[in-house]
Amino acid sequence: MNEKADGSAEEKRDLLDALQRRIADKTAKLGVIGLGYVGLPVACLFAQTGFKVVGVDIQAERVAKINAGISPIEGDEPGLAELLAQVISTGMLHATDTYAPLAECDVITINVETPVDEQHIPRYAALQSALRALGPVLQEGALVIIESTIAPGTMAKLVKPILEESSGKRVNAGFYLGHCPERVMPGKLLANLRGVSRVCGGETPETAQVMMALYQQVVEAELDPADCVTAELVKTAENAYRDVNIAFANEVALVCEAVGGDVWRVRELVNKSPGRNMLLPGAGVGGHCIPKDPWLLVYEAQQRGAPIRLIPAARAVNESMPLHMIELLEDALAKVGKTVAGARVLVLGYAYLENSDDTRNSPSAVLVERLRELGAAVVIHDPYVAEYQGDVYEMAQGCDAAVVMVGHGMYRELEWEALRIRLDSPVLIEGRYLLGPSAKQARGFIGQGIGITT
Ligand code: SAJ
Repeated sequence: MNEKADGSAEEKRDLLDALQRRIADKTAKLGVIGLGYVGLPVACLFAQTGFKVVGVDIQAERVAKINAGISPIEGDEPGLAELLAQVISTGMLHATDTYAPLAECDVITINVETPVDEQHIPRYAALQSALRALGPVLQEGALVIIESTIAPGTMAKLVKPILEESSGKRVNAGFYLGHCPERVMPGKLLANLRGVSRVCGGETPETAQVMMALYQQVVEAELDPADCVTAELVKTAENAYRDVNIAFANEVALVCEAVGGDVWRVRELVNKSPGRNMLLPGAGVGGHCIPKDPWLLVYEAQQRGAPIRLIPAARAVNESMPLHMIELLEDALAKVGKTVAGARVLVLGYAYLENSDDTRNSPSAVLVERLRELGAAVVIHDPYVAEYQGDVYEMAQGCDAAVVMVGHGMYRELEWEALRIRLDSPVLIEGRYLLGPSAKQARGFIGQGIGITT
């Protein structure tokens, strides 16, 4: 290697070594762009560990709340509110709605939304905006880490070129770049950030090593070095894996309904077979990850004409489940001489997940919209979602049917007879298996559930 190349190689090595040293002694200053349900806990954890952290968010009211030590994150997140108050009071974390303070940061993580649109096309407006605002203030030798979930190929095709263009620097010379996808889950944000392994995808192996040194400061679980495309593939594949497996359970449920089986008993016995782990069929698949990440995984491959069939098909199965619930409701109402049109239907559960208040991409929203289109009146109950809280028995008064969409713990303790006597007709459609078939009949209900025939 000639002198000049050696020199630049040497310089690059020095920049990265210097960064690694500042990470090791925690003199490195961190920036976190996007203070949502991922970015905020990330900022708090690094601040608690001893790094000075500046958090950036475009929502001024969110910034103000955070600087007042008040968490803007909805739902029950154990430890987060206390940790935020602590790191704000010690001054280790400060939030702002401008990018200028990031000029002093050695490491910047980006945790902004990366949705897909109705046509399942990834929409990176937030990511592009963050990269374009960061470039001009990016410090020489800084490390930029994308934590948002992105389609394989995005680091190469979008992140690197935009950051090089907006900063006027070259990757692996003027700045370093990596992708470390988050693996948090609502309700367990801090626990997951500390306890779940991470893939540290670096533009270069040396960058991946520096990322490992950084995350070792907060992550107690195993860290795995990789390149960027591997990190992109792992995160989107792990959620597509879950979606396909849920779709399998849903399709077996449809088979059971058609041939007179009980999918819950079938699942229990299937899972006694070594190496099987059939997931739970149900009224649909919601949330911010599982419905979106399969489309991110396959996007680039589809663009290049790869024969991608299973993952989109699984999405179609899962998306059909709320509508299947309406088919079951129609059949049951017919047995009491009624139709969905004109019926008053009690919907039990509006969150996308049991014991959560999170309604993002909720299957219940699909069910409610379709019921109303068909001319039904809808009464919604959910013990966790503020606008739908209330006395479930009073809400049942005068309804023609009840539909269980979410397996909230409260519903497992419900006085079903007390509910039935308030209904005008004893129709119960079960989307999450709270009552066994016999229990349902014993309580005088009629109507199917997902995967069971009664
Ligand atoms: N669901 C089923 N059947 C199942 C499991 C889930 O119908 O067997 C439905 C749920 O009711 C819900 C949706 O799927 O509507 C998603 O449920 P989820 O348990 O996957 O919960 P999420 O959406 O919070 O998924 C997150 C993901 N974590 C990240 O993306 C970092 C996922 O990778 C985790 O596996 C999951 O949490 C988890 O295990 O808690």
